[in-house]
Amino acid sequence: MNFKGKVERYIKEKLEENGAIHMTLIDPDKTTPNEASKIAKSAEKVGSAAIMVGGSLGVSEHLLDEVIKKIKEEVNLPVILFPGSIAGISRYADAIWFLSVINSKNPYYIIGAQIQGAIIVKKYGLEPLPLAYLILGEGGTVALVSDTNPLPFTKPELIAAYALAAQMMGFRFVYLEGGSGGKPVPPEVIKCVRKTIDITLVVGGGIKNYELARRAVSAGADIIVTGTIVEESKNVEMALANIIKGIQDGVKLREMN
Ligand code: 1GP
Repeated sequence: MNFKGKVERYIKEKLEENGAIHMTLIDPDKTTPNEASKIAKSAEKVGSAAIMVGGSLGVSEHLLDEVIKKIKEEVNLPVILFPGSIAGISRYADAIWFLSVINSKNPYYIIGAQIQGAIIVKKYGLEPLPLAYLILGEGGTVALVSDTNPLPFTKPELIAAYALAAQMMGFRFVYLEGGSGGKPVPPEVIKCVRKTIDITLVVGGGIKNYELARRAVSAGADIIVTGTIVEESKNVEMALANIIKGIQDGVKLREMN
């Protein structure tokens, strides 16, 4: 039986084609449906591969529905939920990062919310993308909300051991989260995880310019997620185009080494 659905196959194809890809994160607590659809349009135009929707606080299913419906009116990119709680599930999305905060201290964030959410995900026919979520560095709001002591950047081997355990448990994606608006995950950490695992490596948190995106990808990131930049930039299109250029140049660097 093949569990891989349409969105996962799309991600794999994009990765094979481009070497690394970008996803645009929209927080429905900080973005109105109209703003969200504008951001999504810019993202599609400059070559972002998918729209992620979610946040740690202030997200309700109703809010998500409105934001996603509006995005769907404007763009053809897949919409992937990035839930901070079981209120982060909408029937209008294409897929959901079915995530476990594997370094949380609280079993609720490792498996509790997931058993509550699984039934809704099935009912709505959403495609689950199994993701091990690792909170690192400063961690930010998501660490506080999910009862997690972020793993320090100074322990790359320990971070890689978590990622390897996730791979052995059957997760197909690992997310290294530096915390929204925080210090980005250093290249040494990304490198160490990359050489330890084979599954798809997602990196996000604090990536706000060309250089940081290029560095993360040349160290081995497959998917770069940026959120804050679309909320703060005056010119979203230009800001995202720079990040995506950084990703492409990071792939070139990786191939040279
Ligand atoms: C947060 O990793 C994402 O969950 C994105 O972080 O908002 O810093 O881009 P930024």
